[in-house]
Amino acid sequence: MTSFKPADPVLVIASGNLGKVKEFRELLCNFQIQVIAKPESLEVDETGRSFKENARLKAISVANNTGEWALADDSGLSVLALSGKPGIHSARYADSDSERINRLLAEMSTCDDRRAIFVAALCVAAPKDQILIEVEGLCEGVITKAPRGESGFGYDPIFEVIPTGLTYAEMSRNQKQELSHRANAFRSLEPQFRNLIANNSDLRN
Ligand code: ITT
Repeated sequence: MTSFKPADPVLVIASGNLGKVKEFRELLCNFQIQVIAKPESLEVDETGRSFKENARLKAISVANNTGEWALADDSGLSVLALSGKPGIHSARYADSDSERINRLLAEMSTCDDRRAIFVAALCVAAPKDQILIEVEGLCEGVITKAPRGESGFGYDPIFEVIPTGLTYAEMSRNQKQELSHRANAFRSLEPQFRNLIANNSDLRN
């Protein structure tokens, strides 16, 4: 992992989800930047109508409030048999990861078609409402009948990536970081982010 110096540019991860923050720290480990978590007290209302709109709201709010560049992720599961639900409401579906999983399994108890897509919209913003990068990534899979695996967070134990036969929670960290919706989104973001850093050694401008 790259060790950073105090002079390195700062990127704030605009998320209160520790699972996401951990994955971003790993994905960003080859960049010579200081990756920091957003202040806990800074909550953003997710009033958007799409993953993209919500990622934008979170990135702009955190960039404006901290005075630093911010990277936000809005993500969720779209289940075909549930007409795309829970979608952008994936976090609000229930109060805890295990209750969210139980609710989804209960709603799908009679569904033979288990196909689902995990979506991640990422946005990098700078202070004063500047959107710098917006990308989206997907991962296709199926919702299992019961949770499997211990790793990761959120819906990981019930999302199986078809060709692997494994849920996200059964994968090694490296495997999830290769295949996931967030990894696919990050692959699109990476070259643009590299260019931005090369042209802005102080990310606040
Ligand atoms: P922030 O908005 O603060 O980033 P959040 O958890 O509220 O945190 P979202 O609004 O994007 O994030 O909701 C996404 C939901 O989908 C939430 O319940 C996550 O735990 C879940 N989720 C997102 N990515 C996931 C992943 O890689 N594996 C499992 N669950 C994931």
